[in-house]
Amino acid sequence: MNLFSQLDEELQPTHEVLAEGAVLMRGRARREDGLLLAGVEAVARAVPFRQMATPGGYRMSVAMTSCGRVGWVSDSERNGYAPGDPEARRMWPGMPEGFRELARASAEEAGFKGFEPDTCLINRYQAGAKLGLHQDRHERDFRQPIVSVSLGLAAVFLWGGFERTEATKRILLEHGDVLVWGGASRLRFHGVMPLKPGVHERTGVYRYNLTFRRVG
Ligand code: MD3
Ligand code: FE
Repeated sequence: MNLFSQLDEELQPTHEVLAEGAVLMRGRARREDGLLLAGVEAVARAVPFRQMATPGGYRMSVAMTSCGRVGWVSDSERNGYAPGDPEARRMWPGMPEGFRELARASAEEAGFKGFEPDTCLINRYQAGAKLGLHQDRHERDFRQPIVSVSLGLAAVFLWGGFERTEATKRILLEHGDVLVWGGASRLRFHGVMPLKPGVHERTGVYRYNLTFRRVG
């Protein structure tokens, strides 16, 4: 092993197995952050971020938009995947350059070969925004993983078990971190603690989270 390959090894992002099917890749998306944030901006120009209502009658503190074949829609009547945003009266834009490939490659590195996402949900957090414990179970095939990419301000992520009442673990998710959730971990309960106020050099007062999914 020469000096360069040794350095190369040390620069590899750490791939940490949190549980069966759950792999944390710290910093995995950091070198692509410019491309990803440009993509987020382009998507938001087409369909702006908005805080959707929930079927329970609340307004989410997290603002959302989506890209791809379908995206997430929630209002007081229903929630689920739809081909466009009814409020913006627009179809979701296609996935920006680099999105699909990052998701595919990250999934493969975590052991999920052949992942082809058909949507990317984009969550935007500002100070105080949070996401309550939930499962992601609106997708058809739970054998397909979800790939999550965090950008900007750090947040405390909560990951639980398979029932809402089970104890949760806390993980700090920072700029560029990629998490892959599949296999036995696909239906774990998870959430995000209220974002602490701050300013990030790349995203300002925001945290963004991209989740790549195969819905249909
Ligand atoms: C664990 N987003 O959009 S990403 C969501 O940071 C969502 O915005 C959070 O939960 C965020 O639905 C967390 C990490 C994540 C995503 C999907 C999962 C963790 C998961 C699915 C199953 C288990
Ligand atoms: Fe989720």
